[in-house]
Amino acid sequence: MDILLKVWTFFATNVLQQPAFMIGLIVMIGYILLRKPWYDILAGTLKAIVGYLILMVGSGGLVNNFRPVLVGLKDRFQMNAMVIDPYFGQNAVTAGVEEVFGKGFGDAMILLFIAFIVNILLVRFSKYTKLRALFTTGNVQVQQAATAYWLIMFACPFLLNGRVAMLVVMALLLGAYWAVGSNLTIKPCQEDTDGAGFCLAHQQMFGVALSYYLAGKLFGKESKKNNGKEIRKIEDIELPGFMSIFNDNMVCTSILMVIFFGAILCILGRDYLVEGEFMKEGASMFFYVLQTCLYFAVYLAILQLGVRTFVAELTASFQGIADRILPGSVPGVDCAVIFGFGAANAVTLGFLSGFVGQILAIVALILLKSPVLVICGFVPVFFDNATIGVFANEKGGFKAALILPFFSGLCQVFGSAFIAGWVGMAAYGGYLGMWDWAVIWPVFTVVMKYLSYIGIGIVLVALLAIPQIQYWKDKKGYFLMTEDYEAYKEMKANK
Ligand code: ASC
Repeated sequence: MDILLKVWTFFATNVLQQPAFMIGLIVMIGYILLRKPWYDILAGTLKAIVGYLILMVGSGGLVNNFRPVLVGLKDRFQMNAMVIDPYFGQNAVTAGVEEVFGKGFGDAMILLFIAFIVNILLVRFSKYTKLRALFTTGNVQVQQAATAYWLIMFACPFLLNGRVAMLVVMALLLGAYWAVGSNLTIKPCQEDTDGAGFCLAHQQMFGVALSYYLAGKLFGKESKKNNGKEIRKIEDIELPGFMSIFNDNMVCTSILMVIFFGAILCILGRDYLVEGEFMKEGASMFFYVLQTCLYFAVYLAILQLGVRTFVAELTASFQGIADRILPGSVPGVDCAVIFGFGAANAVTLGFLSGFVGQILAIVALILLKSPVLVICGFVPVFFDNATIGVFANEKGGFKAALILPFFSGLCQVFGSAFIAGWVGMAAYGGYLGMWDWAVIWPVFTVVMKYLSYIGIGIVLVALLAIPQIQYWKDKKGYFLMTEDYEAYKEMKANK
């Protein structure tokens, strides 16, 4: 048993939690199952790993460059606020879980293991469960396991006595959330990428599904106001005169970021930046601000290169897994992958309107004298809202891409302030803050807290009912959408 745990822990830390290697492993297994020659397997696996690593250089660069800027606002104004950001959330769990519940987070690896198996089994039996998506982004799974650990212990203190019961409940809830959430993003992803064959396995899956649905119903062809007319997407807008430079994504992102982050950097001020060792003593403030802000466009470009490098390999190889082991399934990947598809400017605009939503929500918290104050974290405000922006633009056009991320920003702040204050995580300085964890998980927590075992049952049944409803609404297209997208499109066109 000990040996098995050691092997698993090694695998979990080095492969499962490192999505680049996890995707590499999946591509390798896929190509082996397709009986490709060894050199094709090697080449494909390498391209998948390198592509994913490039993607992580892009997203890591964005996070490391811009998180300190936002968090800096808290120090600069000496606010006693918690940061909504996955890394701050994870630190809060590590710092507080022992003190609050008298229980360490030692079983995290076992929890991940069982939850991952639950996800695989749910997809293996897709005939009954109607679930088609495999979660592969281990870095966010760890953050989610940590947060779920706290929320579930808070909601179900009666589980604290039994280690096994607790692990089973948590693994079932998490495994079902992963499978159901990523499954919900299959249709948006297939439509947005013209059948690239992946879905999202991240932290705003319900947010994406809801926004996509609302974009269609309120702004898109399905909206009554629009009467089936074509929608105007961001990429369809031809700006006149000098404004036409904004049609170029790199120019648009650069200008907007210099204005936005430039303003924040100026508010932080030279003294703060030098003291915090962001900027060298005696350096030019103007060029420091310019360079820092332009890095936004740089990392976005890197990120898109990474996506282009690995997605084709993943799609081609996954056929092997979908044919032999997990019929009709698709891999779930990082939300940033969608930035390589659709309108590039939707990324920037979604982010900015989400930012405005978050700032307004924070001002409201201050005015309402909320006991919990929140400061924006870069990861939720950028990755959630940019992702929602891309999907909203695809389904509902530019209006949807501006309005839906704005509401998402409000939800992130109000939802996080409520849940983190209630369960006591705010006192430890952070909360995960991503859309699903600011909206969906608080609902789960309330239901479980007030209905105990029945609550756990209700949450599980409600989750598992979602794919059934999706299936009943489109029996013919549901599996065809992942198995043969061209045939699916033809079928829809004939309707
Ligand atoms: C997260 C997280 C990150 C980013 C990254 C986006 O939730 O922890 O580092 O989003 O996965 O590409």
